[in-house]
Amino acid sequence: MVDLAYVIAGSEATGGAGLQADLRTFQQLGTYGVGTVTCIVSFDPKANWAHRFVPVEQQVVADQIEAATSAYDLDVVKIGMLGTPATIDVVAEALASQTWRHIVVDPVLICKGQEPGAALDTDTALRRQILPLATVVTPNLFEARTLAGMDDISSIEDLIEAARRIADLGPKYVVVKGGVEFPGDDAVDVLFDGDDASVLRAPKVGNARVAGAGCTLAAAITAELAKGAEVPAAVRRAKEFTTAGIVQRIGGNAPFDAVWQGASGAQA
Ligand code: PXL
Repeated sequence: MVDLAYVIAGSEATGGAGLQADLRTFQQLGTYGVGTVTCIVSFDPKANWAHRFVPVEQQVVADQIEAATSAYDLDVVKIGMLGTPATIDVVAEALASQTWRHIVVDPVLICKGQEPGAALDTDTALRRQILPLATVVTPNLFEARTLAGMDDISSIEDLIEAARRIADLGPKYVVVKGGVEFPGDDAVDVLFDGDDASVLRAPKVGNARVAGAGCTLAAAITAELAKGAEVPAAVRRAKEFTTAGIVQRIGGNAPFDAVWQGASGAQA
């Protein structure tokens, strides 16, 4: 039977990021995707594509998780945007109520439509309630600076130090993503396993951020883990998958392109 991959994340209405990107990734990597919606993000084309953010009611999040986890014996889950401390409460409680082989956390702290204070609340709640449950966490530079309490991350040593500090919060593996903001010609990620760090590199594909890259990476890690890969192999495969999707990005009328998950061909 096909392996199942589960995601608890937000909907992003253009389809570039969030649950839509996650489910496309799961499908492309040969897994059956099951999704729970935590919030709805609708960019506003009349206001410079600012984020409009609406949380899904707590009980409705709990009901979706109940339906998904009752219908299938899910044991590998990706956690994407949760959005509010109240949603984090519900998801943390649901995660703690069964055992998981892997919990992959993309620690999305804030989207632009939320008040800045929300990032702080979300940071505290994620740090306390979700990160200790994670087997893999995939912060970008902003999230790594916030979670590690570091003002500046601009060298490989900084990436490793950030990963080390975030590992102290509980997750077994930390993938800190340098992305386009990190200095140099390569998109550099550091994978830290609690003892050792390895550096993953791919040449940067332009210097603009591409919507859905972080979501796709974490979803691809999740799909590979669902199929039985070990974490380091899953992370390497996910980076290749995401890089291929960035190369063949989709452009539309929004000011940002989106990752194309179909770029690297069907994968069983
Ligand atoms: O890429 C971060 C992200 C995750 N999830 C949702 C989003 C975004 C960014 O817009 O909207 C739902």
